[in-house]
Amino acid sequence: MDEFRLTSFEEMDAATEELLETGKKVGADSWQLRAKQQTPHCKFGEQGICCRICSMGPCRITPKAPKGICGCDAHGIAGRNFLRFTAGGAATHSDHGREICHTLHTVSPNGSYRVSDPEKLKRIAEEWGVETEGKDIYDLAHEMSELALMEYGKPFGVSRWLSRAPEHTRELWHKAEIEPRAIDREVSCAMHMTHMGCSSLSEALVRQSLRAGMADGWGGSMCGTEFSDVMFGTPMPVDTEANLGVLEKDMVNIIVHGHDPSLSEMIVNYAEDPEMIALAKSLGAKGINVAGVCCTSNEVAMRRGIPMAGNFLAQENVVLTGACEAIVVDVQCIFPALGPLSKCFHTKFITTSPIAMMPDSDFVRFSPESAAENARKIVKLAVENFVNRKQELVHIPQLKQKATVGYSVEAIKKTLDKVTNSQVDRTGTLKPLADCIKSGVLRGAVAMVGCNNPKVRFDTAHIGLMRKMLANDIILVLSGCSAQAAAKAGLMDKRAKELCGDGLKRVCELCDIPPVLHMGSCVDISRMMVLASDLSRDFGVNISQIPLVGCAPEWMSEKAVSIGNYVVATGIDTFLGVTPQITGSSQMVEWLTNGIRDWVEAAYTFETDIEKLGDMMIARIEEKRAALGI
Ligand code: BF8
Ligand code: SF4
Repeated sequence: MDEFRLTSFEEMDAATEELLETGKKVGADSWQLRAKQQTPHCKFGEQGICCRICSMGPCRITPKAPKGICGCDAHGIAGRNFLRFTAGGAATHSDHGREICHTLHTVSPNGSYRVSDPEKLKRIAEEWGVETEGKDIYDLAHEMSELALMEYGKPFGVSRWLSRAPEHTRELWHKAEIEPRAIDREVSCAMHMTHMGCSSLSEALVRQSLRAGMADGWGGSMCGTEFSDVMFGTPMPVDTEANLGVLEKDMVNIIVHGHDPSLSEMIVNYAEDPEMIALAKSLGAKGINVAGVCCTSNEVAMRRGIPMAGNFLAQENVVLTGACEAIVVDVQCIFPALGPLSKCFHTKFITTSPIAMMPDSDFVRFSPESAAENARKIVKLAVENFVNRKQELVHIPQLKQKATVGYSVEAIKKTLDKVTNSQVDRTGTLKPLADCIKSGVLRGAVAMVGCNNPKVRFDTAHIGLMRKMLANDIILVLSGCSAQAAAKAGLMDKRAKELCGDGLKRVCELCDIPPVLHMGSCVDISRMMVLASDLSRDFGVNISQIPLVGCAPEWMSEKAVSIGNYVVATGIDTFLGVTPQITGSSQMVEWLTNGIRDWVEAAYTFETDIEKLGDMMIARIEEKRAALGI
């Protein structure tokens, strides 16, 4: 076996530089260039104190003009902006979840989509009080899909998924009035509250921000994750590879990028179709290689071991290799830059969703009803494009690492079951994990999530913090682009246990796991909420007492803020490496970093110095240990 070592930032940067050289040759633009052109950023925007909510404005807050024309102050303006930001994220995740529920409605035994995990479907049905006895599994799937869709607009009650949380957490939510009602209602309510002449009280705006976030994590995202598992299978550990070196020089390379597994699963199926492979071979390729970018990549890596080409800020690099026949996208986190960039190469930029339409793309409308036909067409377009490749522009940086991914909550429990001595409880328990933390073999856990952001040197905050945690015997669960950062660097190779403290190293050996566990896409942060809830029960303490913190060191999107809000609202202290755009309001800063602790027993910490951020996370974990006397 080759010797294990992490891929260094220098190697990654050098690979990017080489690709940018190719870019220059063909006159391509790059995010590096555009980021330079956009800095310094507008200070009003950065601090969240520019209001464009009505056409009397825009109004900007300065010492000379402390109020907008309507009289709204910096706190109201920054608060409204923060709530709208959250609503954008909650809507986006939840609409993804809704699409999944609609796809679930199309499942049939011989159709494009089937029930892959009937046991999970039955478990959820029982949770929701739906009779499963003697019911055809497809009838049950359709019934559950309708019930789930009702969660988006039901007139009364709160999210069904809240029942998964521990009693104490649910009481806090009830008291703080942040239990999400219908998912769409919380987004709508956020837009209503932020309309001109509605809420300008920072407290009310923060409260609804938490509630809208909850509608995402304990609503729409949970629908997305759970019903994706039902259709495509609940992830279990699987080996794959990560970084640009997963592209194949002699094969047709199809990149799937975006978020919804309904598309990527079908593309993967058709790329395996013998007829398509034969077509590829007849055109001089050795076969068809599918690789992923962003969360779609996480989805198909977790379930099918499809390699991960890169995360958010690597998306242009994939095209710059000159070896990408098609980059097939659905929704979210797709740079509009991919259109013009693909035109500099032979690459086909294929958009598929009316939700994300972009200039300079080939649009192939994808829908669950005609999924097979659409996917076949897309794969064929990509294969036929192989002959147009410009060989002189092909350069694939030879960087890749092995990764073991696929740690759903079910997979984590199964892994622990294998090593636990307790023969009594084999139904899936997190007790061994709780015991490791109690005994100090592990000091605690970090849920690291989120994006890349040009404000932070690409991936360095993710990797720097992960290494620091590992050395301190803190285990990590990851999702989104954070997970891909880890995989690209080599931290999901089981041999990375060598970078851990003695305790964590022993746990990795015993359980045969990498020290950082890939839990999926950003929608799958709902898995982390279930994990935290179950851990709280097995630990015998409240979620907020577990030595566990959340962290998004390089976040950028509205979705990330929505996530942050539901993670904090679930009782998990959350550390951000990029400061949200609220600093123009002392009240907003106070609410988010301190005030909300009275409601949910957790709050945010903002710190852009990553070393300091890591120290603060460790200190917080140790504080929680001390409070428990462990
Ligand atoms: O939902 S981590 S850059 S890809 S927003 Fe986007 Fe951020 Fe990546 Fe997935 Ni999440
Ligand atoms: Fe200005 Fe008030 Fe209109 Fe905002 S809502 S733009 S602060 S007048």
